Amino acid sequence: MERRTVFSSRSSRVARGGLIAALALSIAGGVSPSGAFAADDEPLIYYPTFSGASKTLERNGSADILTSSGRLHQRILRLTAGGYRQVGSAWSRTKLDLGESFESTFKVYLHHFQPGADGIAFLVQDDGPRALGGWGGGLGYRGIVRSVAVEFDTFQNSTDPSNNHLAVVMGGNPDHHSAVGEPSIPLYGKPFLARVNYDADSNDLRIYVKSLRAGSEEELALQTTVDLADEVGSSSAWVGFTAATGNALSKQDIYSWTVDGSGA
Ligand SMILES: [Ca+2]
Repeated sequence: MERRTVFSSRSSRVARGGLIAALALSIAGGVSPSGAFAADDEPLIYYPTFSGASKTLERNGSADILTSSGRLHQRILRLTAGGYRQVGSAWSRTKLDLGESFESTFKVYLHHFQPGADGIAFLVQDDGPRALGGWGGGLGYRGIVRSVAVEFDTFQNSTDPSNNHLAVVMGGNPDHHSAVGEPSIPLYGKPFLARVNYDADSNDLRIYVKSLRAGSEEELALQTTVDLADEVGSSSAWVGFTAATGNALSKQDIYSWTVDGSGA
């Protein structure tokens, strides 16, 4: 695959330059470059906007790539368009190695109606590129059995703590939360940035959120321990998003998406 070629040619270049780099680093005071993803690595998945994404992103149900009409005039991924009982999903054709650490960031805007529903989920799953789950409180992932979901839920169902929560959910069952977090920022009505960080050695999973308002600080909204490969039942996973509406609805948009990690 093209990206892997890029990776390995970079690696060998790094290896050739290793001695000089090591010398330079020791002079610089021993700063270790051995993070899971060094700064010069290409992201595995990279959509600064969704321009051109129709070739590389599998879309199901109501998910569509279109030009936003707001102030930020750009190509976006719209998971639900504001109709009743809509379900959408989008998966990168580049699969992710769950045996390695990764980090994903994405910009989200859930908006347009009051009250808004139902929210979106970031998933790693091994059901395939056509995976699409149930509507409403199912958030588009209910029934995607071989999955771990991080949901951003804007509508309080009977098993939910509030209409503004995050949860980690195993096995496509949104009625059971493995871990829950309630951020201080609103998930609905204002755009926000999310960052999902997974450490494959410690199985530490952290989800951060940050308002896009000037001066806002990122907050740790949820932290838990989960062996993603074990829960999904595979070391390689499809990665992407689901969303749904029910009898309450919203437009649910992703403006940008990056995954730093290893391909599978
Ligand atoms: Ca809900």
